[in-house]
Amino acid sequence: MADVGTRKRVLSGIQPTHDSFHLGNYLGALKQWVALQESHDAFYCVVDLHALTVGPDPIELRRRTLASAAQLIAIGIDPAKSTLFVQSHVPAHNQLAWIMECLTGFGEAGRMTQFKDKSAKSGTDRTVVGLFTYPILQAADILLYQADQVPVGEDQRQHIELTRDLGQRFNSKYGQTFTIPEGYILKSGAKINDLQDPTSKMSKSAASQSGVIELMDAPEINMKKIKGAMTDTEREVIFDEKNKAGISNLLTIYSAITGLSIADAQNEFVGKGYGDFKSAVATVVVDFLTPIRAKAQELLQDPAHLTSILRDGAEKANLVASKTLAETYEALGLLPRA
Ligand code: ATP
Ligand code: LTN
Repeated sequence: MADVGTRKRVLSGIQPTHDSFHLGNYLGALKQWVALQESHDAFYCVVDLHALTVGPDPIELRRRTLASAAQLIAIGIDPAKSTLFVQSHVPAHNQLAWIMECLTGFGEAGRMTQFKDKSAKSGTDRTVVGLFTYPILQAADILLYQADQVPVGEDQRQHIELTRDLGQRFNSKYGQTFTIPEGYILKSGAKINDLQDPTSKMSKSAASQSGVIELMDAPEINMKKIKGAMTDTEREVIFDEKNKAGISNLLTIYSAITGLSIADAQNEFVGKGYGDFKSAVATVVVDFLTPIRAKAQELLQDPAHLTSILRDGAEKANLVASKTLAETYEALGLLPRA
């Protein structure tokens, strides 16, 4: 393993907005988090402040924050290799976010498609300002750690682009302060779609959970959801996203979990019907998720152990974040406290 000082850094975050992560979160982002901790200096945070944009119930938020940490460890994030922490435990995130807000154009923030989609759904009067500034807090999360790479799903590409723009803007105005990060977005699996609506992304906030495979759901439930996935009326298992969105989505899932290429996965089902194919996908998914769910449940039996991992993570994160914040204040000309 390379020395921490010479390894490139990665940072990513996930919102504690639900009791369970879903297969899209895992294949699109979290799987890469696990792999990257072997080669990179990794910082991973549960972004509870971002989750406040949806006005969560306080008891649920606390439970989900802990459940998120448990699931991250259960999928393979090793606190001895990665710095795992909760965003609100490191005050520099909010502090740098304000500075970045003062560098962001109003129109620029208004062009973020996630904001446009989410605010269009609820209407301007019910849309909070935090949803508007959400990507700027995300930029602060990333820039604070001088991250080189940010493993995320395809839907986050625009937010990473904004982060780069803000980092470059700051550097050219006030002098070299931030590393300009790159998105680490896979070609395949970066967008897993809903099983019942295979042209939309699998999402924690989907109207119906029937097309969402949750890591913490019972095996029978996930088995049933995959066997009941929406497909077309043909019979051949062929990857064709335009005309066969449902089958293509299942092939993407199957290939990501088994490690087979799409072509090899497709070959396995030549001459077999959709029924056999769906059963095979259901089996590999359920076999893969069963031990993860058990491990997360086991970790949740001992909340004190989880909170001590998060306390250590916050301590390490704070060291890095407060150093960057101090350099930023200095570059801006904020008067140092005597
Ligand atoms: P919501 O839909 O409520 O915004 P979400 O399900 O997208 O939530 P996030 O916490 O916003 O979950 O995302 C966590 C990570 O998972 C991000 O890196 C995101 O890009 C990735 N991700 C989310 N959904 C998918 C998906 N369907 N396919 C691939 N990656 C995904
Ligand atoms: N907006 C992201 C979550 C997020 C994030 C980050 C991802 C918040 N801060 C920093 C990467 C780096 C999402 O996944 N919806």
